[in-house]
Amino acid sequence: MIKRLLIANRGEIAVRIIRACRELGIRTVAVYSTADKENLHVKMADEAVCIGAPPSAKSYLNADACVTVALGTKCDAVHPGVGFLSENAAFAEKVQKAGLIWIGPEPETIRLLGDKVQARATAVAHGLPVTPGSDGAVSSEAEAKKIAARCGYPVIIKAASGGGGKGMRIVYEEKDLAENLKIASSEAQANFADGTVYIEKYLVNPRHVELQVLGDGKGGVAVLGERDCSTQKNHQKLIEESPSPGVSPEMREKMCAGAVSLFSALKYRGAGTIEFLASGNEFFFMEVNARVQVEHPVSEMVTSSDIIRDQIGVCAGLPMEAEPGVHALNGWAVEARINARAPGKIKTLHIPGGPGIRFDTFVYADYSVLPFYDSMIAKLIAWDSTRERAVKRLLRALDELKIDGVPTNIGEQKTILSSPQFLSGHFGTGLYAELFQQ
Ligand code: MV4
Repeated sequence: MIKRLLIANRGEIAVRIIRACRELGIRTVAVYSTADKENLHVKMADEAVCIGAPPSAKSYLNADACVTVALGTKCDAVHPGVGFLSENAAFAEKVQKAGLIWIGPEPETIRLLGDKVQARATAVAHGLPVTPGSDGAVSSEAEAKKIAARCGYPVIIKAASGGGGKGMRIVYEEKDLAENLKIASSEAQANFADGTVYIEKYLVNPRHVELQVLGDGKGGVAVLGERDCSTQKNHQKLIEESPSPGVSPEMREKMCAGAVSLFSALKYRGAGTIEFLASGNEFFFMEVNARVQVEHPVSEMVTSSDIIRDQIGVCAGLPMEAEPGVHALNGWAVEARINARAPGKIKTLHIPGGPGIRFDTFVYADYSVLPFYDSMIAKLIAWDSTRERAVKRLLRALDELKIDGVPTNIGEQKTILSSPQFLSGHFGTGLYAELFQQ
């Protein structure tokens, strides 16, 4: 078993990992940037070591510094959290080569899934539907024209090494294809050091649906339901819920069967997510995230599981807590991400409570929100027996939540959650733009 674990992250996810470690009897080592001395994860961890200057590139993205600190503090494991180095195969390899346990899937699995062209081909091999498009990289203008004509416009050009909406180009007519192909490829080269692009038919206003998966590393796979993450602003998720109001039992069964087949064949270890776009009764594989995700609490609440504790346990060689197979979902959970709109000092913080409420954060009264990192300062999650009740409960809790000193998106979250579109359950990735005309 792991005795001491280094957390190569900050914020609410680092706090969440510390909580799981406490329950597992694992001591924790936090790393932090010079700006983050007052971060809650630094105060909560058993030990904390400063690893560099505030910009992520000089601290939380410094793979060598994290490994050096892990060895220097006698850790036997490294948890990468979300973002930062969490899907960096080279970092996973460094951790393992240093003799440390990596809390995640094998580096080769991260590498395979990180290449969207390879991931798509792997998904197809396991019977998952993909959007019509190129079967691999598209290199010439002539080839692009042929594929786009076959799919029908609009089409979307994506970077093979991209993800999260970066470097995508939507093309509505053939006359714009050549130019966008060039731009997409050079942007991909500049951002991901890989100019490889591919083409898919563009779906208008789809739902973003993803499945929470846990693998035992030997082919045993548990699917802890889906999450709907359609409510987002410029590719930043705002609201996540489980189950998804747009997924029928038939669609869920097909999605889950494909996910079990894919993750089982990969002998996937730990927590992962498989993302789909859904439209009507159809769904299409998008990508796999080889890490735990920010929105994992909604899945924990409808499956009565502890995803982080299970993820760490499985990677430490313990038997998986979650039963292999597709889990039934109990009730409904909705999460609202609370973002700061500007840096500043939090003066007052009133935390909501009561039945079915969970509040995950790393901030407190007197904490100064920094300009260097993600703007998310908290996640408010509500659970209840039905969607209608869970949304009402979340709105009630948002009314209780008081944050003074920094501007936040609490008002905007209330507007979305009480909109007829959101309440109806019939909405797609275009909801935010529809509500705020931007
Ligand atoms: C798409 C799409 C429509 N059609 N692919 C954006 C992030 C990346 N993971 C995939 N994305 C999209 N891919 C096809 N073929 C629309 C999006 C998309 C989107 C997806 C999920 C959540 C929000 C989104 C917002 C805009 C576009």
